[in-house]
Amino acid sequence: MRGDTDETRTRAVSVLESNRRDGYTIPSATLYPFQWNWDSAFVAVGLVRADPAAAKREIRTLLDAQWRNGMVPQIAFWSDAEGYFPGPEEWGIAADRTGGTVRTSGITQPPMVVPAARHVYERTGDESFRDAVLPALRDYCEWWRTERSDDGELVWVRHPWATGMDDSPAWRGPLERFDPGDVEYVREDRKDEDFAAQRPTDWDYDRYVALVRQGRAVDWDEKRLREESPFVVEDVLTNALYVRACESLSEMFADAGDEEQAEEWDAQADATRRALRERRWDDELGLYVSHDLVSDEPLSVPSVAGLLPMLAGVPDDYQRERLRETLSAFLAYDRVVPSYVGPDVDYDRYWRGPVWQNTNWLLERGLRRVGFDEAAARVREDSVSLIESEGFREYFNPETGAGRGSDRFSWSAALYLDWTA
Ligand code: 9WN
Repeated sequence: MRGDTDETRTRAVSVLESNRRDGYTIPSATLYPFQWNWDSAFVAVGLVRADPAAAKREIRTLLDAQWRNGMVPQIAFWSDAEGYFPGPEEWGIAADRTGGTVRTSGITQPPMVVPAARHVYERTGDESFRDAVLPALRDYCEWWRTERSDDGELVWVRHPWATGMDDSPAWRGPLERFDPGDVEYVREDRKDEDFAAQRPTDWDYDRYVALVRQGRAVDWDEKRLREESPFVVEDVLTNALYVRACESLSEMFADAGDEEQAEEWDAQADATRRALRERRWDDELGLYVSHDLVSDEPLSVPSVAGLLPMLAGVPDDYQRERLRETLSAFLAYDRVVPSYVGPDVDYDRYWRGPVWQNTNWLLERGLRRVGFDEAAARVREDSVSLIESEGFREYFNPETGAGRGSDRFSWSAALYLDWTA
């Protein structure tokens, strides 16, 4: 068995090497030819097991794309590669908004880079890396709470792409509420015919593109977008990772001897954690749910995102026991964990049902944090065996285990290195 694992690890390293560009790793050579925010974070988590110098560089390159206001963008267009829509022209971000080093998109992604940086620091013990990244990580966490929070506790996003779970059924309500009009554009993500059944629908894409054009039309004025955008959502996954980000920041500051900053970020983690526990729990579904700030309504769907506050130490005793029951619906599949288990589940389509390695990795750690070790072991076992049987696919059908989406996908390779280390 170990022989097979070693052989798969060697292949994982070679996938990451072939997807590596100058200081960063693209998610997939066939679909995503630039640097993506949370992809790089997951890549660094696994890469540190094989090539610590490359893992540190991955994070530093991502932070080089940071905006002047602290936002770390969803995409950094370091090259002029073709084959992805929307590219930098479509986003139309003025150079004085970015850090001036690279063109970027106009949104962020869940703040996984902070826990990833801490993970890399923990494994390498490299204090110069810690000290070099701390100011940028702090500015990013500060940006979230000042620019992206109404109450200083929960943070919001204004595009489904910013959640990382683009076509999650949770976004259906807010997206249904607006008419995108006649948006013209050409999709680049369905070159392979099978992909039509595996990628988000045109209905979703029309709205994704309309939201980008709305941002560009007001020159990405945050205040106006907060007031006018039809999509302003407190995403439960982003908030769980924000707690982890603040905890990680606090730990790194404590380690660097800065007690004041350590306390400040610990208090922030506490405030967001408590808000999730008290305001984002859905007792009927038995998990946490996102919230639509435009209509002030909960987005009550059984998404794997709703389990991830476990990772942030959110559940009280009552919620923990309810979550144990909820978990049984997510674990009742041949291959776990599906990204969604509600009505209209689609086991082949993107975030509407398939199993993803990154949410599995987060969930496994969440399950361990609340003491559900058996469930955690199951998630890990299935993650590893899906890759060993299907390769480093982007996502997997939970009923059949079949690999879906692109192949040689970076975070699947990287997280395999971490799962099997
Ligand atoms: C838009 C790169 C990214 C991931 C997201 C995933 C997908 C992009 C797209 O690919 O989204 O960001 O064009 O479909 O949903 O989580 O970061 O791998």
